Amino acid sequence: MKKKDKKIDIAFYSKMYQLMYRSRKFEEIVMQLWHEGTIFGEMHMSVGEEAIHASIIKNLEDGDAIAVDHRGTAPFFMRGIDPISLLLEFIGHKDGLCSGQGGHMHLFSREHNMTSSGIVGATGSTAMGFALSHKYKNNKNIAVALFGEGAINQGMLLESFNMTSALELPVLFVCKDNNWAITTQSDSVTGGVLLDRAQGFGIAGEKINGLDFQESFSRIGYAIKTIRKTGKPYFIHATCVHREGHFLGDQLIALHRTTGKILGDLVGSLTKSLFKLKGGLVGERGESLGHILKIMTSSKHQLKSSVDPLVIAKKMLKNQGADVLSVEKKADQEIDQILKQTLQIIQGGNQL
Ligand SMILES: Cc1ncc(C[n+]2csc(CCOP(=O)(O)OP(=O)(O)O)c2C)c(N)n1
Ligand SMILES: [Mg+2]
Repeated sequence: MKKKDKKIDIAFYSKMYQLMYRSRKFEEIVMQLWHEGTIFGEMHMSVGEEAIHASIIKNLEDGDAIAVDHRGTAPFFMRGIDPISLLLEFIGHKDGLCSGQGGHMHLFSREHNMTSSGIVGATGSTAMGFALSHKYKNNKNIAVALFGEGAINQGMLLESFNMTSALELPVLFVCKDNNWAITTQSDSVTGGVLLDRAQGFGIAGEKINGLDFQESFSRIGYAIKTIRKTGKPYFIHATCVHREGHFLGDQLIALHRTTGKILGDLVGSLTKSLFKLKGGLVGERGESLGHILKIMTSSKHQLKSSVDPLVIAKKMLKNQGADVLSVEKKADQEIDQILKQTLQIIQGGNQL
């Protein structure tokens, strides 16, 4: 153990790492099936959000509800929903979680009180409905709303801030902030400070580093305890990155992964265009080039291992002497089995 590292509960955090690692490996299967064409259409990954999801799941109790946005794979997997039924759902198979009708963006589990939606901002109202039902039943359960920072400019999310505060409903609002809403940099279209927005509705909150599993677990744990005690909503603003970009096939991420030369050529052509006599105003061309450079720098940053929550967690655990490799080996075997069994079912037919 390095001197500067504070002693932690290795057994507990190893379990948390196991959950995050299993989820990452499961998503890697999803990516593989998508690249092969077995899963088709848009596919948004939760890769890079694992510390946030594991922290929520590890702090929840039976009966608590979660409303998830378009990045539902990790939270549904971590909550313990049958992984084969998830893969079959993504493939459009009749034995999928929602009979193959929902796909990865519209998942539902009555047993686990979980929903997901591709409608940006809708999770606030859904969680509010869950929480209203908990309040009527007086059961001390809470509801979680997961959304990106792009959703925070949606009216319905702000309406749910207002109503949960006015009706005193037990909702944990978790904003996963990667500063991107598809190709828009969210800070360029968002006024003020997000925490101030929640506080303006009378909702307590705090900003956390969503890449750090210790900080996320402890602060989200505090938020959930506070909600159970007060019955009132709480807002967590968690920073994170999306290592696969907005969705699978995100071209900027792909460019960085393939070759720096293509990227160099792209910037080269754009720079050359600045000096062409014909075309738009030079100032406008310069502005576009600046925008593209900003996008490229940001997407390059997303791929660095220093912003990977799994790398951060693993490093910390290894410094504490935890046996991370055996955790990984066991998880690899489990995930291999899930893939094998899923492929056997698909090969047996029954696709929609
Ligand atoms: C109501 C609505 N408006 C627009 C869209 C299109 N859309 C899908 S994802 C997305 C960006 C969301 O950004 P953010 O909330 O930050 O989530 P992230 O993808 O970064 O996780 C948009 C605008 C949508 N699905 N629903
Ligand atoms: Mg975002």
